[in-house]
Amino acid sequence: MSDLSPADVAKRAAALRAAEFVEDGMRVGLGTGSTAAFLVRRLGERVRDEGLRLRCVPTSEATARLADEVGIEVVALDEVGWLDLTIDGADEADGELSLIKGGGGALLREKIVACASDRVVIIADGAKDVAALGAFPLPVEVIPFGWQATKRLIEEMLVGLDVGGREVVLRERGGAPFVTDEGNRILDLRLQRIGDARGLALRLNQIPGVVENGLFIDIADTLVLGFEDGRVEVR
Ligand code: ABF
Repeated sequence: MSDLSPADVAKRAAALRAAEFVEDGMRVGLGTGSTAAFLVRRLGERVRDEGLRLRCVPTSEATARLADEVGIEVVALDEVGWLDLTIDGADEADGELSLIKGGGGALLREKIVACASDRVVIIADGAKDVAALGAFPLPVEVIPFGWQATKRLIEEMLVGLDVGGREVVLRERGGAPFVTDEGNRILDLRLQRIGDARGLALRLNQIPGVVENGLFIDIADTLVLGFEDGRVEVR
């Protein structure tokens, strides 16, 4: 009997199905988060049992450590230049495969890695499948220098937009500002509803101090959803 929680059964089901997309010799981007961790472990098994030869680029230090632990060859993106496939998690996905990512704080490397891939497969439990993006706070990575001014510019920009809420919060961990793998900070935008995700993504990246935002538009090719009964749906 499995001792996984129902949510983990769903995440694992999606990850195992997506692991089947990986073929010998591929250069693979490895996502971050608990769903991606199931994928990395499964690929480690395939490397060990099937002799699969992979060169993998992790999207975070945490994923790099896990990949190394399970025997996957980890390389830098610049060593391989481009990737055949990236498999990563998400916080929300809508019907057009637009995503909110970055709840784990790794959105910058995740976006760079995804955009340097021929194919991007998103793995998630069914609860992440939403009619419209925005209930999950939108993460925005900003450089530490002048972050309060950057926050104010974001708040002012939000005033004219079709969103449900406008609160911008500096992410903290253990009472201190959360620091990304790149040494930056995360501002979480509590928008509740995003009327125009594409427009918002463009506007955010025009603000000085913003490094990247967690809206992934026209980046994902395939969504693999797992459910608590072990079912999987591929879109
Ligand atoms: C990464 O991890 C993120 O972009 C997303 O924020 C998060 C999803 O985590 P989990 O799989 O643990 O829900 O994929």
